[in-house]
Amino acid sequence: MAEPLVGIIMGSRSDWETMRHAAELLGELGVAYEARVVSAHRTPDLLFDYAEQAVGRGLEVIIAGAGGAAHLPGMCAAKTCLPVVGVPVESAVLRGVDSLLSIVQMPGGVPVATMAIGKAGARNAALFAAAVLANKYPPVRQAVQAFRAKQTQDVLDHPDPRG
Ligand code: RP5
Repeated sequence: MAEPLVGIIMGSRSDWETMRHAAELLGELGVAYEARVVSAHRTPDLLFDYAEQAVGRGLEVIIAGAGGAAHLPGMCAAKTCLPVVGVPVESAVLRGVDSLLSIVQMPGGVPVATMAIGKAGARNAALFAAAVLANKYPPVRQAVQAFRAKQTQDVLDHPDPRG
């Protein structure tokens, strides 16, 4: 497999059920990625190492998913100038609203591109990362355009909502 351009990190193995949707869509788009568990509060030194080494390892976008008091995307963004895309994972108690607010409310100066809660956010994170890469990699732009065209055609081909 080609060297990864996108790093998908998440706070816990339990986030994979959500974050796998980002990984699967990147795979469909032909974008090389890696997936790692990197926790802001359980493995803070690993997070710092990962973020500091990301550029040198050839990563161009980082997708970071976390739930609850979700510091991972913001702390990652604080340690790298790469674009960081945040995915709020749905939490058990507050249904991911806690995750969303933790990720989206970054103070001015350190941006995190925050997606929707859950699966939709994970899929959009992949599409957003691909849109960034498309400016440099024409095959990625073609893959994104083909994805959009198919999505449009699927709606037009099935106008009756009853099936
Ligand atoms: C966060 O705490 C993770 O991102 C996860 O969404 C949440 C729960 O983690 P586990 O207790 O399932 O490991 O750090």
